[in-house]
Amino acid sequence: MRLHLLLLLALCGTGTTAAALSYSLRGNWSICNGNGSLELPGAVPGCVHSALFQQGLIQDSYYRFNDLNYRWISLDNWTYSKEFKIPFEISKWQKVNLILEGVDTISKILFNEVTIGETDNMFNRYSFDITNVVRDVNSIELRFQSAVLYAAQQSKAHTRYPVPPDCPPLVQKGECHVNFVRKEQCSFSWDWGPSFPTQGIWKDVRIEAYNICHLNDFTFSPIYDKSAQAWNLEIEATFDVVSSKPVGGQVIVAIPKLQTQQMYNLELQPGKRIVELFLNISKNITVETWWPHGHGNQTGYNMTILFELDGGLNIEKSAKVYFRTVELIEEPIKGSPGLSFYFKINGFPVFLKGSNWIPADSFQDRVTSELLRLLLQSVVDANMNTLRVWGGGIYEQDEFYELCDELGIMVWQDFMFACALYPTDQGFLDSVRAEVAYQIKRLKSHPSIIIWSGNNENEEALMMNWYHISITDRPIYIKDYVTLYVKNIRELVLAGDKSRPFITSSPTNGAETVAEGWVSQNPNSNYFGDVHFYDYISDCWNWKVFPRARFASEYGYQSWPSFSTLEKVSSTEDWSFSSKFSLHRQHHEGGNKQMLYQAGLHFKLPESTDPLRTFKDTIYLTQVMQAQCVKTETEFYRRGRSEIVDQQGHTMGALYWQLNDIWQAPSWASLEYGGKWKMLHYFAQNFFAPLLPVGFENENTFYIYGVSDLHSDYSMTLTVRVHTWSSLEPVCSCVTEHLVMKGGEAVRLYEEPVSELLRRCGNCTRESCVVSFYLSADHELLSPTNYHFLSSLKEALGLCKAQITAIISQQGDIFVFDLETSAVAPFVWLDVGSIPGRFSDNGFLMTEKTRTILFYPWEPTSKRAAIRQMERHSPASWRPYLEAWFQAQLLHPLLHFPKSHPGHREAQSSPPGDLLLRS
Ligand code: BMA
Repeated sequence: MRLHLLLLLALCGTGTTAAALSYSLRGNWSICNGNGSLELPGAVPGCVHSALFQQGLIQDSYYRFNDLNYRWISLDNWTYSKEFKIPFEISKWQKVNLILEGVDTISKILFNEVTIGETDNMFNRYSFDITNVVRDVNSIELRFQSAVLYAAQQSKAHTRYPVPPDCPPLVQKGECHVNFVRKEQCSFSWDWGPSFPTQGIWKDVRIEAYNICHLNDFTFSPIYDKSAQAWNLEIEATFDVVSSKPVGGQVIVAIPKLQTQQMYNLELQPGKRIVELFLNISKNITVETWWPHGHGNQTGYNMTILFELDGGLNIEKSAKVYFRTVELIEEPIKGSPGLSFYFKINGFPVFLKGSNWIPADSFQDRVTSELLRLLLQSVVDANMNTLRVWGGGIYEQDEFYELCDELGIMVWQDFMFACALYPTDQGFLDSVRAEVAYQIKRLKSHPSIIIWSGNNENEEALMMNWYHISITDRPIYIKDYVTLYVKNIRELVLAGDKSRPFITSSPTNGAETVAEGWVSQNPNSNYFGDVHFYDYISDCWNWKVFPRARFASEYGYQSWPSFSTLEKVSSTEDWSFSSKFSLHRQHHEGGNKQMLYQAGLHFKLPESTDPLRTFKDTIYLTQVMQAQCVKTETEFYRRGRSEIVDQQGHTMGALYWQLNDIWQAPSWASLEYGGKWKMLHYFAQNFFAPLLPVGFENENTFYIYGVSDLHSDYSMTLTVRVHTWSSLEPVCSCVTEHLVMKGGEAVRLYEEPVSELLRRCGNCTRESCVVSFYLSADHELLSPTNYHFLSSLKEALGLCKAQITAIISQQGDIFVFDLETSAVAPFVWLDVGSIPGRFSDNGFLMTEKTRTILFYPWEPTSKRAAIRQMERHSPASWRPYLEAWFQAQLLHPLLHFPKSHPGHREAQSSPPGDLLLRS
């Protein structure tokens, strides 16, 4: 047996004492259900669902309709138990604690058959004193109550007034009253996720034994002193002093790379003691600051802290310290009522580009380090700098924030309350207070976190009256709202963390919300704070439908995940857009119809005689639609950073909904369950590029704005090209004089009446031509090539069925796809199915005859496997054209236009010139 024994203190030299011993209770436990009919081994950390699956008692919970089939699991009351021998002499220790880093959720804990405590909050860390009950051989039992049943009881017991919503919409097939339990709110279902209200011990459990005194917590925040122009570090250490006499000694804090070492004397009185240390970093030393991705390095410094206490007791800690400042700027803007809402990092205004993060799985034990790294690497690979950790999920594991620090991802951290009103009875508040205090301590040293936010959409829910509360009752709910988010959460944030701003909700009006008594008449105002915006009815190619907001923290459109992802959890009869399965996985009312409606505005919908082909093509088209919609909306926000139009503007953030998926289902995500990039994620890589030309039309004039997130001005040129759909030769092309692209601005670079552009470019019509453009400077800086459609693609004239050849070769781990097309091809999609990895670009408009695309596998992959997958998953039926296993031919993905469509011409027999004549 491997001993999970950790000596927290090295026994170095004579006279040194062991400060503490820790014994982990990770690993194998026994699990049994309420009536004892099921007994099985289960891993800790883990949950009942995972244990049942590992024992072969259930199938994959995500397979087909298993979310409904396995509902019984979360309605039962399970018990986790374990017997164990402590591998050291426990009686020698003055104090012994049982530490539970995460319990999901409602449990009563028995240690050697004595009840030692209860848990009711999965976000809290629990510590129970077991000094008087612990023995050499022990038993531990966690008797869980179903969180679903508990929530129902709590809601029933709340008799004074209802706390809505009672239940999620039927389409979500979820459980009720989640707002009454401090548990991942989306685990009772969401509009993109299943209902799996897990039970279990989801984080580490251990026994800690110590004498004299013990360091319970250790946290710190770097603070910049503006007047002294120097950095300081505030360090806080919490001790439990069990010695009956004061414990004296000294502490040495060292940051060698900053040539900083400071020593302090201390004396700890018996009991719980907090030690606060203040470390000055000399002004003469250059401190490199931490920057978000795309703005600079993520420099961090190793710090050690050594407590040398009486009796040879040494306690040592080490940590990485990052220095950065963050300010939320809310100030008047010339020409616009209201206030700005943007972030300055290290004094520099930064446009926040990114998305919203949800839990990566219903079962947290499946969220591995590799998965987190892959998802977060995909964030920076798509030129994002921010993630909002949304309030309906979880406070993520330490590794998530460590990776964000390392990769330069700014985190907008919600507290875990979403889309609901919440009770405020004392028991609930006490639990929330413990949760909030703990999470602040755990997370505050991460530079990545730039803001705390009280909840998701609850100010809006209240003020826009989502739950139809009578106007006379509203004051009760406003009072509860202020009690929870202002008098408790905000107060704890202000006391625990001075290094970043706090807002009460998202969306909110920031300072205006405060001025209106913490709830604003219209929390989604364009003049203040952030907005959430969803509109599935209006045409998303028309930018005029989008709000000219200060900051868009949520917006988006749904799409279906790729067939290779769905295939793993479905069977043949599920593979159509109208199957029971397709309806079942759609948790957003009318979602499937909305997608087709939006796609139908600009594309012919697939209608092959082969139903599987139609299903695959429909999936593809929903991804095209989503990518194009979010592109248009994001580009609108980015080009609005420097201007005020109709008294609105200065948009400084665009975080689309949502980054990742919790399971394999239609959703707003750009990354599928498991991490595969949807077309939207490839688009994001381009529309979030630091340097981007954005094209759009206003009143029949075509404009190109240049958007720069760079810190300096650059001289560059803009190239604008026009192609007919029927030819790979541009009909016209122009390069501007050198322009100055101002750093951190969005400026108009180009404008031309559309009629003029069409006339100038050899008798173009809106339907026959497409515009593309890019910025370049001395061959060094280059923007992605962007494009503008002058008409819907369903009206495009001259668009051919392109034949695209892909010659695949391998260079080390990377695959090289040398593409050659016979005609202009929009939304060219390369798909290697479930082979983990990503392309350098995808879903692109191909206006040049050849193009090289790289595929970066995330795991070792053979070329043969890649090609086999390409054969299966290409949206077009190019299989017949496969010449050899190293050479594939692709057809243009839009070939599924019905033959009768006027925009569709068969290209095989006639050269493009011919086509042009005929159209
Ligand atoms: C917002 C989010 C989520 C939701 C999304 C899409 O309301 O905060 O609650 O999933 O929109 O509907």
